[in-house]
Amino acid sequence: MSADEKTFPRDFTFGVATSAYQVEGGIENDWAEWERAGRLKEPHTRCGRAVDHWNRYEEDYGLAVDVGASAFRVSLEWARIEPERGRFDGAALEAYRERLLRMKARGLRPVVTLHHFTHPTWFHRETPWHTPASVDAFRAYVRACAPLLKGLEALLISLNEPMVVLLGGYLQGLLPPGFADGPKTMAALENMVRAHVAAREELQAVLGRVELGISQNMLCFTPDRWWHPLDHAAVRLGAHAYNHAFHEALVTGKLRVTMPGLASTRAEIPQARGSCEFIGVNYYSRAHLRFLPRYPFLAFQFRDRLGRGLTDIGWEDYPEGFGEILRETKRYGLPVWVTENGIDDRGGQRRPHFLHRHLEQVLAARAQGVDVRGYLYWSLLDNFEWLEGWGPRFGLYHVDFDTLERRPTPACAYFRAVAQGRRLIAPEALEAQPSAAR
Ligand code: IFM
Repeated sequence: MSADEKTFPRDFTFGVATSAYQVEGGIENDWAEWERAGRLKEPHTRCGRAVDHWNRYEEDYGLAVDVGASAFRVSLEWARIEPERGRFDGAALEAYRERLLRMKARGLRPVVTLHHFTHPTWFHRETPWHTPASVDAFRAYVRACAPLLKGLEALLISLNEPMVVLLGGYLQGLLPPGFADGPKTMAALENMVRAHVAAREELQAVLGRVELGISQNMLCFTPDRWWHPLDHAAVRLGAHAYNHAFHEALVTGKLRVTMPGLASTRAEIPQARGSCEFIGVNYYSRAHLRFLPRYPFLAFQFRDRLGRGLTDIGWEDYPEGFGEILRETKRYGLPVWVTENGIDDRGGQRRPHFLHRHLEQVLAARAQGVDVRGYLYWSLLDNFEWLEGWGPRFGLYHVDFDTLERRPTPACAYFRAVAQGRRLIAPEALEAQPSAAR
């Protein structure tokens, strides 16, 4: 590695990421209903007060500043803002405005997601994503949010991981609204692309120039059997559908998905062409795909073929795939933001090494011409992990879920050293200078 490949430029952003439902607490939405219906892995689990970020936001901004972050990703909770269809809660809008202003005053650039998995309880009953009414519903919600973003110079994300919402909620039936229906999935996908365009129009009308994108969950897919041509075909089609179809639509205006027997679509959406300023990448792992001769035709596995040990949630720790994914984004010719990357490490000892090896990939990709502008670690704090509930721990800070006390994990000192020093160092180098570790 040359010196340049070890150095982050001054304008490279280090930040942290969260989402409203996972941290704020006290939210009534479709996920709260899903929990009461016993649909989580452990059917009695509730998100409830989450980690009380709604009340402890000042403390949490301080924790982010303390690890050298200069950006903080949050999401706005649609259910707080529009608890009944067409009724917008002024106090909730004010509260978000106040929080974002405080964030900025602390030197943290707001990164604001408008939709991070959750919906108001009326949404799936009245305007679900597979109906055109969803686009108008999202437009109205974003119109209400736009004024609170004025003057913040925020990085804006319309939709977080739309393919996860669609595959989990419309194709597999595991997430709200619980459909398992290929044509509905494709109709919902097209409407989500249109919803992004509608959001853009509303934001531009109030803010003028925007820096807007989506956050895409991107997996490094690989064939389960290297010798099987149908596993290779599954990887080609699956990777395009999962990793690229959405961004491709936002860049070219053409939506194309081909998943034979499962879900396919082709649509021209000219207004979507050129509708994002950056590519948002959420990277966690590599997945092995195997063709099956009967429905659902595809099997998906995390494997530990390199013997590194899976992470605690059972995902492969595969930084090389992060580099591959970043290089793949070059096709869009746009700046790239890593809007999430992180590890469920319940003991806290692996995370500094995870960070080191993943940041190494960011530097390598930059050296190869990928315009990566920032890296947001998922997550600042341990939090509520959807179907998995309270088991996983992705946080730079460990949270005691009884007392809600936040305590630094060893990764805090490492993240701070790299973010402040702008140089990639090995975790061992930090351990050798105990004064650097707080
Ligand atoms: O916790 C989630 C987040 O909400 C979306 N991206 C993946 C994270 C870890 O599973």
